[in-house]
Amino acid sequence: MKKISYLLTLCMTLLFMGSCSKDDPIVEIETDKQIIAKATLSNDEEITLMGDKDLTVGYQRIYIQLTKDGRLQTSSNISFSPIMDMGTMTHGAPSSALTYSNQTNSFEGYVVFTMPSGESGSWEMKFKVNGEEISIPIDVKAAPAGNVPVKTFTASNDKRYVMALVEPASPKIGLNDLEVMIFQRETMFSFPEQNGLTLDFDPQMTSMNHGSPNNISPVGAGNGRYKGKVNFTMTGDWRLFFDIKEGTTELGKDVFLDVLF
Ligand SMILES: [Cu+2]
Repeated sequence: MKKISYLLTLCMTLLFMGSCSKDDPIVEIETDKQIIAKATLSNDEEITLMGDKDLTVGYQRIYIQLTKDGRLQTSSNISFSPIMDMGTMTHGAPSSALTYSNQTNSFEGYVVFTMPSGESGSWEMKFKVNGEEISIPIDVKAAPAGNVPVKTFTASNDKRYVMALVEPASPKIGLNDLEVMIFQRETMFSFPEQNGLTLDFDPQMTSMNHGSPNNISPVGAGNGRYKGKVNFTMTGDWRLFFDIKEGTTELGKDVFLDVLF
């Protein structure tokens, strides 16, 4: 709020002096987003990468603000790709295009990090802003112990797929929204979203050897997303099993993601 009133004062002063129009967007950083990294482009434009929390293995939403002279740039042409340098090889990760959101005053998108930063390699976000490329090193933490939010599997057709848990992001006892995304790993840098698959879903609490009733297998919702319901009847270690089919072809059997809460 302080920042906004400061900018308003500044803008009104400048307006009085005739160099500021009321249409100039002001900077309003969302307080509930966490700043991950900042960098400066050659034209002095600032790029700020934000997340809901620290970047972690699995599905992560990202938010990018571009500012110049303290003003939001909302119509820039911006894209990005996540790249992991593992020494002997580099690879990407499933990710989306960026679209501007008036809700968060930022360009929004997602990444599915498939492995953490560490001895095996380091991650960077390669941005392209109005034609200029800039790489920002980032730290990707491991998923919390007991959680497996992303899985790569080889199908019977020898194609490689990536499955990621989107929801529940904050699991609770009872019926939770369940959302997963599925990608084909076409190359190490190309992960198209997969639509038209059929998922059969069954959650099991492995340590106590029981499942739960009233689950709903996720059905396609477009853009590689599948939505259903998962019933966690108690806290603990849940293993979410999926049988994945494309028509009559079984792509994966008992592919699982783990949730511990
Ligand atoms: Cu890697």
